[in-house]
Amino acid sequence: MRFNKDINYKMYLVSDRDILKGRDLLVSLEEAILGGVSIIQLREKNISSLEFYEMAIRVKELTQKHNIPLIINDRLDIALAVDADGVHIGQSDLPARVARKLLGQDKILGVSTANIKEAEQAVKDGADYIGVGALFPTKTKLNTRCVTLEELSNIKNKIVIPVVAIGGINEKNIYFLKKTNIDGCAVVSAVLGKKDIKLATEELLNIF
Ligand code: TZP
Ligand code: MG
Repeated sequence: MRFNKDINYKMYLVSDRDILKGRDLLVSLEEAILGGVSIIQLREKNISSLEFYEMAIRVKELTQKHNIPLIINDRLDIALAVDADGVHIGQSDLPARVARKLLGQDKILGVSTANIKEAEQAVKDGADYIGVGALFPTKTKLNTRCVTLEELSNIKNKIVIPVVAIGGINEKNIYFLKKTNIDGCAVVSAVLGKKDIKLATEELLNIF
């Protein structure tokens, strides 16, 4: 195990090649890391297993070089195949307790949640952290559920594992998340959708 689970979730980047509009994924991710991203989740839809696997190998080389964790979205098989640091699953993916069993205790397991019931269940199932969202309107993911700042605070107060907010977080609204005391913010477009990825990351971190 490379990480003792003392993970820095503060600036959690979720990948999405579509938002890069043709720019190179690895170059873009490295710019974000240089700007201060502390953990990366490889989340790619509409991609073959082979492509996802090969991409995960290359991204892992990058995250290892910078000593930050790599989390794979949804695909436990790919996470295991490339020996990623962990996997992130949603409410319609493999049940978290099953994912934990297959993953073992050393890897990081993240679970998407949108209310206190799901958050508490994720803890019982062995999650290491939860994602909570969507906090703000987003065009990056369709069919998200809405979570208020009050619900986020409530979850953070009741849950013992790290809480990462997601959904529509940008330089204009990240300020509002400060008072919830959460462990980190997960972003896609506010970093990868920007021309200067490194600068965008630095700005978000500065405000948060
Ligand atoms: N899960 C909930 S919202 C979301 C995901 C993957 C998309 C977040 O993207 P953005 O661009 O930061 O709103
Ligand atoms: Mg999923």
